[in-house]
Amino acid sequence: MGVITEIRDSIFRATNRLFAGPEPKRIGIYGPPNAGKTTLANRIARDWTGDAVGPESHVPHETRRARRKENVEIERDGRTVTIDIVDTPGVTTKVDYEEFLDEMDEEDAIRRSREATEGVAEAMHWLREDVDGVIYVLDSTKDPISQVNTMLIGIIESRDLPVLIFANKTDLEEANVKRIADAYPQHEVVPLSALEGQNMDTVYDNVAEEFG
Ligand SMILES: Nc1nc2c(ncn2[C@@H]2O[C@H](COP(=O)(O)OP(=O)(O)OP(=O)(O)O)[C@@H](O)[C@H]2O)c(=O)[nH]1
Ligand SMILES: [Mg+2]
Repeated sequence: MGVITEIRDSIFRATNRLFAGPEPKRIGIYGPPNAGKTTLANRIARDWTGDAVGPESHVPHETRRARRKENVEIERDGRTVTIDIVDTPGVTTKVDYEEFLDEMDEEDAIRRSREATEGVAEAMHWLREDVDGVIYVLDSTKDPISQVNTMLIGIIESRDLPVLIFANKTDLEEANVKRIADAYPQHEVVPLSALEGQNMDTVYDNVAEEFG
């Protein structure tokens, strides 16, 4: 009886998939802490679904558990591309609680750094197992070559995942998009300001093209 139910259910699921079209691709938003991943995830979600994904903060490691927004339908040239966006915790090789002491008391700082470390491990695990494409967000005012960026982009390349590099914070005077383009010539680099909403049309064109 159990087997028959299982077979019936799997036929049912397969038929559903056939008629519902392709499953939305799961796009992970990755990058170092404070690059603007959540600001971007919120902007995409607000533009296409009307609500937000999670809190943004100038204090690094604000996002410590991945947050997902499913079935985000992006319309481009009369075509709809459906993606699930996953905002992930910023990845670092070291989380130091003392970094947060100006912003909170010691107990909260220690908790924040412990949660951030777990969040980093979880985000790395998903990158290896569970995403179909990556938006890699960098702060254009910072040096794009770091251990973390090299390591993550290396994993993305070894998995052959489609990837876009977003050069964020172009509203700031010190932003240097060329430095990012020069560091990663093998990838598409898209400048934007997630905070100000600059260049979002090009952002969505690229998202639809790369992940559609
Ligand atoms: N000037 C400027 N600031 C930005 C931009 N995008 C994000 N920020 C700011 O950068 C800070 C970090 O933004 P978040 O979106 O929380 O960054 P995050 O990458 O999600 O950070 P973690 O969750 O800690 O990994 C906040 O103060 C944002 O307001 C941008 O395009 N321009
Ligand atoms: Mg965040």
